[in-house]
Amino acid sequence: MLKRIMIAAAIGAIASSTFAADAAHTAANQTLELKNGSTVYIFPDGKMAMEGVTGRVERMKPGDVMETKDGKKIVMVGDEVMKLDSLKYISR
Ligand SMILES: [Cu+2]
Repeated sequence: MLKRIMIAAAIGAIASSTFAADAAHTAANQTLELKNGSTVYIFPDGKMAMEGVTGRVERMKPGDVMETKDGKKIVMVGDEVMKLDSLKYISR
């Protein structure tokens, strides 16, 4: 019985983490991987939010230059910390 509950909990954890990625990714037009392992979410209005390597939303200064994994330079537009944070939160 306990084993069955633990399996159900494990499946639930996998399902919710998959969904968590989906809500933020669905809201964003595009995501970019940075050289340092961070992920930038670009929303339809052109504003961005950044997720660090640990999966936490990180503050950025609009206008800061970031380098993507493939060596392109992009400029931070906006800093949608609360938006990305709530998207990640509602899908938890
Ligand atoms: Cu950034």
